[in-house]
Amino acid sequence: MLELYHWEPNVDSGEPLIYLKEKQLPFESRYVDVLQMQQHRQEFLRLNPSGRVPVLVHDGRTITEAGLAMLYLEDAFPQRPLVPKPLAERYEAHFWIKYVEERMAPYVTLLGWHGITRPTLQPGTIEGARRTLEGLPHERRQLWEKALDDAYSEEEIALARESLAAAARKLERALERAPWLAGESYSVADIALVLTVRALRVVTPDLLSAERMPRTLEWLGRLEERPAIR
Ligand SMILES: N[C@@H](CCC(=O)N[C@@H](CS)C(=O)NCC(=O)O)C(=O)O
Repeated sequence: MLELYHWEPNVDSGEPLIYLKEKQLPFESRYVDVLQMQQHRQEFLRLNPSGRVPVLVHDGRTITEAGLAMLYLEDAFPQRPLVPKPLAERYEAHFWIKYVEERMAPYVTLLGWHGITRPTLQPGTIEGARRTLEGLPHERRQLWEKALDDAYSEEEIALARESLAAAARKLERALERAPWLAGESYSVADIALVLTVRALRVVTPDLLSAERMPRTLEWLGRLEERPAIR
């Protein structure tokens, strides 16, 4: 049996949701309302001590990290393959999963939080969120305190923008060489990136433009046509 603990189908939770739909794998959906801080509740922390979604549970085994969850599922359910067979393409698929996780998602989160979400929060909501941090590991608590205080330096904001601009250039080069990120076939790499790239429309609209990312926009258009993604 497959269970998926997830929030909205935005960046991280969206990856396994799209993957499961593409593979037509039945699963039980367990909604975790991140805006209500349900990911910091004791019962959820027992499942994932870092207090983050998504979390996949397969026959009682817990699998965290969106990209790794998709690779796990690919081994468990090889039908309708979404990891390419050729070694070079396989490497590319793994590469992009790591790349989006390390070099894109944190910066999209930072700019989205700093520029959009945090300014809308009432003081009471911020204090309420602060009270949920107690059970988190030190590192997660520090990250949250900084986010709630909106204590980002100008250098950090600039680094986030520069990293996303570098990612944009990298995506354009990859999509110049092949129609999909891993190569000739649609794969977990495209699933891992589609929603993060889509989020650029909101966090860095100047970047996701026909001028700067034409091939990426064309790729995004093809992805948005897929029923699993729609
Ligand atoms: N590297 C993790 C990132 C997961 C992540 O950051 N999830 C966000 C939701 S998009 C979350 O749970 N945030 C809530 C929190 O940090 O308390 C993955 O790929 O699963």
